[in-house]
Amino acid sequence: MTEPTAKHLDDYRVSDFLISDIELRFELAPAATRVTAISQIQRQQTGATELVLDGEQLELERVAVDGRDVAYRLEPGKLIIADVPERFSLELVTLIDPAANSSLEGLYMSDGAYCTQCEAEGFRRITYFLDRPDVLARYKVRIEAPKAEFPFLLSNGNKVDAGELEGGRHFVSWEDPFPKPSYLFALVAGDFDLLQDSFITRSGRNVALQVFVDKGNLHKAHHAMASLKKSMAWDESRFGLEYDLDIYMIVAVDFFNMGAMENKGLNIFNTKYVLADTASATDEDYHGIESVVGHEYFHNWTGNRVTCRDWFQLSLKEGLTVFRDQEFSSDLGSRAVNRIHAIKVIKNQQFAEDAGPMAHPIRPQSVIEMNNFYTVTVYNKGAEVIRMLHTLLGEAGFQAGMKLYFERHDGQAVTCDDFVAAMEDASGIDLRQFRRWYSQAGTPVVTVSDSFDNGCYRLKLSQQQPRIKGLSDPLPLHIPFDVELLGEGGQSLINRVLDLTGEEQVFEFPNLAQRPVPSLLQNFSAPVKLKYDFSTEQLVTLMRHAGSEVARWEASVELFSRAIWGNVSKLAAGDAMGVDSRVADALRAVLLDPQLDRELVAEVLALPSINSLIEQVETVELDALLAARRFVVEELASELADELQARYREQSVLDDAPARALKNACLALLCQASAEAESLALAQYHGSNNMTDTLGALKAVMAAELECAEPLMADFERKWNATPLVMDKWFTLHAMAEDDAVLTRIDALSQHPAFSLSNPNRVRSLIGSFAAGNPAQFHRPDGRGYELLTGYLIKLNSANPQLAARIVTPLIQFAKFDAVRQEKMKACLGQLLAMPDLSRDLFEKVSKALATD
Ligand code: B3K
Ligand code: ZN
Repeated sequence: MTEPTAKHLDDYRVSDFLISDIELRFELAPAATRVTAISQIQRQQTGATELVLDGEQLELERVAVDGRDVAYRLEPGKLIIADVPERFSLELVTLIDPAANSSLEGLYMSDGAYCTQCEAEGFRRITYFLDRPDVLARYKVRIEAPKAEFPFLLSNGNKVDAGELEGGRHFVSWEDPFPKPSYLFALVAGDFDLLQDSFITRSGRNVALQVFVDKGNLHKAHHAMASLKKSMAWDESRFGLEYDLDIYMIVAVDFFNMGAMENKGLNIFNTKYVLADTASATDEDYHGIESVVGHEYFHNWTGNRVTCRDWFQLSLKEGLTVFRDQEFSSDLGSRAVNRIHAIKVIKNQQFAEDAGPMAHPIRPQSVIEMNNFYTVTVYNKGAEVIRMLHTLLGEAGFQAGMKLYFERHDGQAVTCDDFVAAMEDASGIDLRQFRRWYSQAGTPVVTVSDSFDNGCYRLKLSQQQPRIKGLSDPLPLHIPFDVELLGEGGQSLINRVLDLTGEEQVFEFPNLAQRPVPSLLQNFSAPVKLKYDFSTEQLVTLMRHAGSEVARWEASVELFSRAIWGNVSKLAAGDAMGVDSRVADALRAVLLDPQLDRELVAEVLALPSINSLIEQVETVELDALLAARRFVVEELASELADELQARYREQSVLDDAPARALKNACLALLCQASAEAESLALAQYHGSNNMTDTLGALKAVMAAELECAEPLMADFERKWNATPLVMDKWFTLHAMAEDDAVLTRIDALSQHPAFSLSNPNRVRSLIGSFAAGNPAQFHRPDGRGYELLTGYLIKLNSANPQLAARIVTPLIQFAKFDAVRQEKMKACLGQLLAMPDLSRDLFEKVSKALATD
């Protein structure tokens, strides 16, 4: 194998040629779809004579320039035509095999329907093209297929023609008036149930809304449709952005590598983010659908109307669109709870990425396989960077920046710098230093110390930046640091955002009667690690009195984390474990506070996860950590059993999502405290009329390994074996069980009739969730957890490289573990690296991991 090479941001050159228009004709057939592409091409760089097009897995039938066959050259991944004129029409005919396409990139088949996925570089599997986001063309698409099997033939834009053909075939033609990059092209052909509705935009245009789902699922499409209408209204009211075509289509397919795709006017979705009814979907699923439908819709402006110049700029559209979908969820629901979810993604997953071999800035500087960079760093840290801009500029300044951004760049392919420049110019705020967030990788640490004398409280803040291999030396960042100071009785004295720009700065707060309690980095105002030596008293005060609910949750996480780490130290010293009574008291106060958002109380009751605890330290003694966390959970649960029972019963008679969240959090703890809670769980499972409660009961008994777990799991399987998305929950519950039999169970389940290695949702639910969500068994000291994952990666490597490279993540993040585990993880990675047909996707991650030594 020739080793894959990296592309670099600094090597960007404008394209030698541009394509203004393309006409595509698809004659669909499973094993041999003929694609005719006629492109209008003109030279952009004087002197360029050779046209180099991207293409993969294509069988080329014809190459004609201005109607005449011409000579050409094929190189791996390229079609090269020498001596082309200044302006010409290029006709290409290629044959492709969608039925054999298991990578789910380009044109492929999902349960008998044709569909496409072109981002990032999938269009080159459909025809030879300038497959880069800065080549924007107008698309006309004609699709032909047998009518009975494929009554719906869909593509981007507006339907302009349709008709019957010989032999039971028919055709439909589409025209998209908006020039777009090839990654936004989409085609779907199949037979679906169709939910229709419409939306009147604020300027009075009527937009047809269509959601296509597998036959028999129409009743599960209503929430997605409602979410779409809410998204359209919200983007108008909060951002002043209106939809621009006459039709908006969403198609749900079973086989999909990620959540969804924002193709212009024709979104393609994973069924997981469309289908829902209360019997089969949890409140969390409902929320996920709303936020992904919103996310893809918001891309219409941030991504489609203004797109990326090159793939290194991915965060331009993704960070911004995640920020927008987070704001959408927060405006519609609980702002505090949404913020907590976003913070957890950063602290549990993004910090781990930063600490591992794939650490990269939100604008990466070098990439081997672009699909590997759809990461929590680009997306979620990217959104935090946008959020910091919002904090620095305020809502009005931020919106002025957005307005200027669209005025300047509508219809263009631009860079992250262009975005920041618009924010800077519209607000007059100097963002020169702030721009470093785009080029520096790794998690900054902000260390805080304080002093109090003569009524003056001083906060000393210093920032430390990690050095990352391959990147230049880091410089101090502009960090908005949100602080609240509380008085003795918990009253708020000062609320302010400090600008930390230097390596070290002291901020003074004079004229205070007594030493305040500081609430630091409120609302997680920057994606950094905070180091401050909180006392238990301070944390207890913050948990009870901090002005923001997010700060109260943060204080609880800090308090519980300290209780757990304290016991890790006790174990190491051979001392008996214990929990300070103030910790239980503080938790009791939150549990019984009737004013608090119940979903937030549920978040507090969840206690910090193992993965989040691992991110708090440099190296981890996993066995001690698992034991200490288990001990603290059981202690707190039995200490608070009466109060948990009382709140459980009180919430049980209510019927809303916050009640279910709190009730299930109480139940999970109660089951940890004593087997007596089994009867509660059983009653809940059998009396439940919704998936949230059913799954809540099942999760609680599985986690506590109660006797009823097995029969309930069997019952669940009987009821739901025909509903794949629900079976995914069942696979995940099995994969997350911490008992020693989990490995053999996973192998047995991989043969289950509802399981299939070719469906990414199934693979993620069984294999992905084991590796990422079951640290106790994945990191078993004998290394068999790593071997299990490796076995599946070997099977997935060539079939679906994108998916394989996604679920390998926990295996490359070995740096914090002990030498024995590290050796075993590296041995597995070595086995992967030695594969003769290793994909670029896995090669990039595995080779980077093994190069860290
Ligand atoms: N833009 C797509 C993700 C494409 C992933 C390609 N590997 C979905 C989204 O972020 O909205
Ligand atoms: Zn996106």
